[in-house]
Amino acid sequence: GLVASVFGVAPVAAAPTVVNSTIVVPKGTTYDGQGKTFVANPSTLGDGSQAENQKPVFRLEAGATLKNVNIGSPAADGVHCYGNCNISNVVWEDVGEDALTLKSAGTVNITGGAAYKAYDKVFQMNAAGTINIKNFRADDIGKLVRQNGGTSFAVNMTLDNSNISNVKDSIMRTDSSSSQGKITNTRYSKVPTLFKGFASGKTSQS
Ligand code: ADA
Ligand code: CA
Ligand code: CA
Ligand code: CA
Repeated sequence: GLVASVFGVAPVAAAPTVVNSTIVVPKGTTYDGQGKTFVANPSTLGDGSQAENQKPVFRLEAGATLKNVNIGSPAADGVHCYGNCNISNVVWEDVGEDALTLKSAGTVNITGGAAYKAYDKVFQMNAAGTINIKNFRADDIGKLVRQNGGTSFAVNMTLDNSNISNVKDSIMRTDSSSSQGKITNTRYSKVPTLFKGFASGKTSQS
């Protein structure tokens, strides 16, 4: 900044914002983080380990948008979407228990952004609907999209124009014979399996 420049000191990044209680983005509104970094208070939201039932840093009500946000460490349970949500230019620097969960039926649109260091899952689909991911980067993850284990509702998953590397399990995984996966125009490195658990004819890649 100006003051740092005048005094000849290297500029330092702003300290992250510590989130003590979940930030709620009301129905139909937009939260623009303007590139700031947010971290969970581990004693109120969760430490970002693989323990279940941690709280999210952001909770989006139906039709809400989250944009220009960096989520640092610890990330607790990331972002929860209750119905349709739009996620634009959101970076998870070190995914916590998981990065984002669809909690009630809807469409999740992820555009731009990235997720790094997910011990297991990045996007967790606990309700029926669609997840569209485009222009995304993921590295050092277990799975990119996981429909909640043992569920039979339909989830439509798409991934376009993205770059995915160092995956332990798969890009998309379901236990539902009605779910679908589609991957287009995407670069991979060290990805053992693209799709796991889908019925035949329910996946495509080009
Ligand atoms: C696991 C767990 C589910 C749910 C999910 C999540 O899959 O078995 O009950 O908690 O994680 O949403 O993180
Ligand atoms: Ca979990
Ligand atoms: Ca992590
Ligand atoms: Ca979770």
